[in-house]
Amino acid sequence: MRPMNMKNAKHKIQLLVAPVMAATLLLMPAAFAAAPGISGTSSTAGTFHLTAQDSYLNQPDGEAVYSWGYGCASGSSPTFVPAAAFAFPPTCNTMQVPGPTMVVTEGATVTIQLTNNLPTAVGNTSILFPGFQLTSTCPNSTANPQGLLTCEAAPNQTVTYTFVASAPGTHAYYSGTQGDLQIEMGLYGAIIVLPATPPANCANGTTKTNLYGQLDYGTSTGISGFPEQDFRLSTAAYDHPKSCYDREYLFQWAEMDTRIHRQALAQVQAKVGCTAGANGCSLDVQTEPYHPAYFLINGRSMPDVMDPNYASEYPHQPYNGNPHIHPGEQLLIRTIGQGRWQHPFHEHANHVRILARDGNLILSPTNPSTNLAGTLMFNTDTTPGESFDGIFYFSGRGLNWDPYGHHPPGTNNTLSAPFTITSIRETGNTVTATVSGVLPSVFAPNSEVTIVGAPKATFTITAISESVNTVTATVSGVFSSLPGSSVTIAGAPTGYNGTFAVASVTPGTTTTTFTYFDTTTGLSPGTAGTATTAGYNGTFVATSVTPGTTTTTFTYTDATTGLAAGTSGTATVNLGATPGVFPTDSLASLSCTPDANGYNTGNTSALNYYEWCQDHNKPVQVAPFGDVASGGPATLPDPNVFTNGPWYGGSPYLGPDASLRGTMPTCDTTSKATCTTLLPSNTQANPSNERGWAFMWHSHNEREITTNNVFPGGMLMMLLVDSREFAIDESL
Ligand SMILES: [Cu+2]
Repeated sequence: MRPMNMKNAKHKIQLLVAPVMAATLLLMPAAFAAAPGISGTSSTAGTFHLTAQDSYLNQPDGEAVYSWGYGCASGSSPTFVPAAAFAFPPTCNTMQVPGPTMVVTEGATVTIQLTNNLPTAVGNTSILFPGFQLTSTCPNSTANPQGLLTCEAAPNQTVTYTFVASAPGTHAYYSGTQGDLQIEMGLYGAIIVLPATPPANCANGTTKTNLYGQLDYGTSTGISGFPEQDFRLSTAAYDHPKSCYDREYLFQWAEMDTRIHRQALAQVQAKVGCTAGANGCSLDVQTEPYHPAYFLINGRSMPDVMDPNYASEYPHQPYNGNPHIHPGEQLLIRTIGQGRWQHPFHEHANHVRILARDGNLILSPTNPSTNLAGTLMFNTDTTPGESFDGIFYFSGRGLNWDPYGHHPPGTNNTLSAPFTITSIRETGNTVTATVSGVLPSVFAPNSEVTIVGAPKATFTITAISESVNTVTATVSGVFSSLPGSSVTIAGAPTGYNGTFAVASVTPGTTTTTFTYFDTTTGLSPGTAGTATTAGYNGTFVATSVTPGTTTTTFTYTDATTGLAAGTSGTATVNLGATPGVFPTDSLASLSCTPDANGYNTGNTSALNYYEWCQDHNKPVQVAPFGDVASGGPATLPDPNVFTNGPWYGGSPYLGPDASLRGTMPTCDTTSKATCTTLLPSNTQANPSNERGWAFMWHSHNEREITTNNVFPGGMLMMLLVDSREFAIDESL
């Protein structure tokens, strides 16, 4: 994957989950998707100035494959859609594969000028617009001869096509000239027609969608990116109230046989300077037998396809494929089979409801105004020349465990109100804290108390170094922060600084060594800087409690020494927990009230909006994993199988604190927050700052999930389901 993504990946790194492919270890970048395109020139919507040219396409094995593609004519100043801001500025090269996605509105007159800038020996070219009735006629001149299927542009000539975008939907366009060669070489693209009047319910009222994008979870989570940008081209795919959607992604599937491309290149080079139409100024490329080596989604092979839209290293392959959704969202899949072969597109995590084929909405025969009749499909084949639109969602329904939290109901979810700390200090490993107010009478030795906002501890770094993505730092002073807790590095050599999750801690007698994972490589060792750890903060067990008339003083033991006295923070007492059994987990107390379909839809701002309530609070597994108390349906992999770092496992839970709920470090004798005694089978395979679900979306033909026979590659991408606590930024 490309290093440039990794800085952005900090909150967004995603994982393969065990149900996907336990043996497939892939590093996932933070490149999201959308269905970007152009809506016309800046002066006229629906008018497009295209070229057909040759260039080279990048492949992840390093190959640059000679290809032909449509692009935007120089100086045509296209208008890019959607209007949302992209991380990489939108571009429309003079040659790209697929060609520019043309986005128009139902009823609009569409005018496309195509200039043939292919090498002269290629001869004529053209575009077919299947599903639309051309209103333009062919001059049938030397410049624009009538071809077998449509009007063509001779070399260096321009042809104009006009039609009315009569109905909404996703459509293909591709060369109508010598299709076995020209389409293979890359001359294809997509036209998206948006409904003229999207149904009102998609933008208003009770079925209004894209709620996530409009809600500001940043306020509650502290994670930036909210409200999310809206990357939709419309609010509905069709003029039908059942076609609303939250996110849309366009996938164009095609394959390449490089033997054909090499022949074309050799012949084009041999005939440079030939006269158009003259004897011998043509190609004779053998397009059979057909043995494709590259299998492409949107012109890219995996893993390139998951890099950002418009990423600068793919100047001729601007569109990516990397869908992300929140649970419950309606994902509009726009798919076109652009190659010669049919590809079995399989969307893991749920079936796909087919909305339409070739832009034809599939309506209920008995109640067409309110009901659709598309089938629910496990595998959505991409048929050459055919498009389909489908709706996909993932709610976690039927997992048989609760993806949001797994504490049994009624335990560990009764907390006191926070009490203000007026004094906190440490002697050796004993902390003494005083709070304003008399704590509840149940607060006693062995109760859990959670300290937040108290002073942190800053240690001096005496050594810091990096091995690939693992940083090892040694500091003066002793602490025993738990894996997963945060440490902030400042003042160290450039590259080391930032806030990270501790991966391991080795306390010595006067120093502490700890490790964390970062996304940079090649950092030099250093000896400067500070490391700030949680300090007094965390969840502890009270060892003594002394109530006063207006204050309460209590003590607890921690592993850190050298903390300065302070007067800030709050203390919250866990009133319901059995000491030593359950860590505090705020998500464990989320309520789930089923609607008529069993989903939690009453509160649209709840983090577990659209959770399927039948599984609410069902644990994953009884033992020896995690902190669950009774039997569960799933067994998670042993962490020892994840030998390549923390991004290769999966989480059975959604959300940034899923590690607290699913993967526990060993409990020590003094602090028991986020720990388990059930070692060694606790799984710490994911980074602590995100837990999501990742599912393969891929060709079910195993040959096609390779790049030149090397796996993984080819027609493979990942669907990422993110908790609502994570902002989805499709601009990346
Ligand atoms: Cu599959």
